[in-house]
Amino acid sequence: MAFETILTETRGKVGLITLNRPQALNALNSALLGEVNQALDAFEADANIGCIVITGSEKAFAAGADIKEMSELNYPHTYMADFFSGWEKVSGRRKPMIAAVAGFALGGGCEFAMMCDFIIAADNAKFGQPEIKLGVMPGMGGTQRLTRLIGRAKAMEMCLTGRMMGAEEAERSGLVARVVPAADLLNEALKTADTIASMSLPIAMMTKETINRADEVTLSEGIRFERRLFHAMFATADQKEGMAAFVGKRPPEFKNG
Ligand code: CO8
Repeated sequence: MAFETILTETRGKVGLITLNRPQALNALNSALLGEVNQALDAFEADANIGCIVITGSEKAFAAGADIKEMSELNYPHTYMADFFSGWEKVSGRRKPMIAAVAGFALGGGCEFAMMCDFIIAADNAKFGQPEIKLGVMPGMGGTQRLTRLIGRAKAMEMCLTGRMMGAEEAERSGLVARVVPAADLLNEALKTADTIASMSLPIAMMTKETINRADEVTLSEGIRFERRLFHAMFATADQKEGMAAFVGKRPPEFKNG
């Protein structure tokens, strides 16, 4: 599929989306949002794809929502069009999704990365929610997801001052899963995605869904949800295969069923 704002490719069982608006540091405009959702639709529909990686350039994952596009908007339009609600479709994806972040991940860029299941960061990554400097606040989930990931004190400080956080602090604070040298970022992310894609896809999807419940429900409800899906896994051939392979001292061959 030919896109104008992103590049897509398939690497084995991994779907790769590269944000590609270098002239605007991958600022997220409506066209890019539409294309990201189209690409994700295709990867989700492709039974061969077990994990998705989203990345940008070495200079910027994304420097935020497109300020030039937003500066023209008014309240009735943003409300009536439910401006940027398409990002909920991005965050609601069911297959595992990794953000591979180098350079700036600011505003909507940081929020996009946080919509993924986890972030692998290059050592030059810089995260921030600088919207307050533009007279607005995060609007793609940043106030909620950042607070859950790094806690209230740091989230308040980041959103109220607009300061950037480097990769090391981001890892220490729980915003990113791992920091790697910038030159290794894509390889490391693809390797991690490959590992995930080698598992049973339905089991990986149920695991993702269950971890995501932790943000929505009480501990006892979350544990009940986990146990019910755990029980359901015994109805899959992949559970039989995984355990038989362990007992037989051989690698499993999951069939996604
Ligand atoms: N939008 C549009 N264009 C951008 C953006 C952006 N967010 N960021 C950078 N650009 C453009 C610049 O305008 C510049 O274009 P040009 O060459 O035509 O002038 C080009 O990218 C290169 O940028 P710089 O020259 O500024 O590069 P520097 O290396 O000097 O600086 C920075 C890099 C620090 C990243 C700087 O570009 C910057 O501060 N960018 C803006 C960061 C920002 O404020 N992001 C938050 C945006 S608001 C947001 O994301 C809200 C999301 C919620 C929406 C919810 C809707 C419901």
